[in-house]
Amino acid sequence: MQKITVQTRPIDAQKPGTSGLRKKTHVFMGPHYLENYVQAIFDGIGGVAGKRLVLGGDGRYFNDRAAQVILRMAAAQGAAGVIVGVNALLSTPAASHLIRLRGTDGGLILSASHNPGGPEGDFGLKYNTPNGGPAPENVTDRIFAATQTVSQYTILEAHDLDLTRPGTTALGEMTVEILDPVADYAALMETLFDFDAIRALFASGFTMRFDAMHAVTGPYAHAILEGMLGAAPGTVVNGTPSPDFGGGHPDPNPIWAKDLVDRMMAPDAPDFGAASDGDGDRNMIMGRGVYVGPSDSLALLTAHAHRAPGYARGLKGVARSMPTSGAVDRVAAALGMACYETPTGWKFFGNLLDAGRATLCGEESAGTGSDHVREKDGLWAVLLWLNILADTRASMADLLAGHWRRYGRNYYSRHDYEDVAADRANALYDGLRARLGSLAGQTFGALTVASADEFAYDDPVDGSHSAAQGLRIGFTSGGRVVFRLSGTGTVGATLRVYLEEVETDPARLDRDAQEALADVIAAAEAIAGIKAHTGREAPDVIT
Ligand code: VG1
Ligand code: CO
Repeated sequence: MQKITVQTRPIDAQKPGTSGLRKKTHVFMGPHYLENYVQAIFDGIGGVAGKRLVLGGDGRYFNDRAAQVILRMAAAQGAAGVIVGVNALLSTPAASHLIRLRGTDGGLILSASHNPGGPEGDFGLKYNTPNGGPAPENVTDRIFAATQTVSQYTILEAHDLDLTRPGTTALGEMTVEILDPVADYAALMETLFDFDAIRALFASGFTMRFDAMHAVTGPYAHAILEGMLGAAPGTVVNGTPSPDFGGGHPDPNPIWAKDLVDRMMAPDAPDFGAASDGDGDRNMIMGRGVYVGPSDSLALLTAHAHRAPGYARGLKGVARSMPTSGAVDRVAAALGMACYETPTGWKFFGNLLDAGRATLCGEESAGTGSDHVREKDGLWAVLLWLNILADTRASMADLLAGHWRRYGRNYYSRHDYEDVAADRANALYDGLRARLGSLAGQTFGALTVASADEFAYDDPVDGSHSAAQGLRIGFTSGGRVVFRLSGTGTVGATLRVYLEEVETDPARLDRDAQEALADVIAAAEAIAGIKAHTGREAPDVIT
């Protein structure tokens, strides 16, 4: 086996976004593209000599090839060992867990998450640090800097490793441990939740449908829900990972998981429904006849977490990303616990979790998680819900309605304008930013602006400052609109408009969200001129 050095040149725009580097698959497959970025990661973390890494991905097209390249580069550059899932599969939370469990020097995750896969779809790669979490900004800055100076990389000339079976093998002088991607994760879940109570729930006739969306959670859900917890065979649908996710978007929201929504809205629907995304870190939660929005789910999980053994001693605090609704804030206030507001992206929760300041975290984009790993965790959220249902034996609809009666309801929606020309999206955004200072006191339709600013975050643990994290405008009604540009897209710009209005009148808790938000939607248009700037009459995706 020979080590070879390949000359290369920096490739433009290898800049990690909200969660690693995401590009069109054919871009990632281009000459030196993957190798340059892997080299930049290695350089950005001070080399891999003597280090141990975790490696795995969501099984999308090119996952297998990319894993072999990364293994050969790590071996050539002196890594001591790599722990890799069978067939190079690992869900993002399972990878985070393995990094922590095995005390490795971090890990590489091959995924573009909820973005579609396949030769025409997207691919992605991110580095997670030894705490198991996505690299924070100072690390991604170093990686990006390294992409701009990379001039060569070394790689072993070797045949592909057989990753189809568990076992330990060698690649040059590097040890490669191939393991079942599910086992350690399933064992961790068993320590957090009352599996006996959940088994009893299923044994009593409780029914569920879990849509794995042809993505990585299939094997996890089959093993845990049907295998360990006794859910009826067939509970898990679309449970075999496919390289192009069956041609769909593995994005668990009412648009892309419409099959599940239709099933759950039928008169003979199962009691509980859930879906997860490409890499298994997001979740969608439904009951018979009800959809539980991610911000509400975070609030309810916070209110009921003590029902699960892993959280029986209470929560240290909670954290939510800035655009996530304030529903959880009310629960935190009622329970007398700290509630942190962070920028978008799971990397910002890491310090709070490490410092023991927060136990649960969540994002409006269907991410929920806790201090058990340092990533959001789709199946974990599903299991916490199941534990709560096993303990309360209440219906999802009753739990949700009861929550709103007690705390009020934060009506919430996100409107996405996708693939907008970058200059047009920037014109809207920069123009609005320039006017923020003059908005307070102005009235737009039925609403008056109370505050307007650009969100910036000072990390309370390490003092790091993150500027330019979204434009937020609060109304005197308690409502709010937030504007952000996505950091995970691969074509053009995606404008996200987050809309929220607070309702405490018990007679008005059951409205359609878009109707309840009509004044906020109109004010957002009046303030930002979305239609004129984007040339769109309506959002592409409403969640
Ligand atoms: C989106 C979501 C954000 C999430 C990120 C990664 O980012 O809005 O909440 O953390 O995706 O999730 P953006 O920059 O496009 O808004 V995943 O499951 O795609 O790794
Ligand atoms: Co994801």
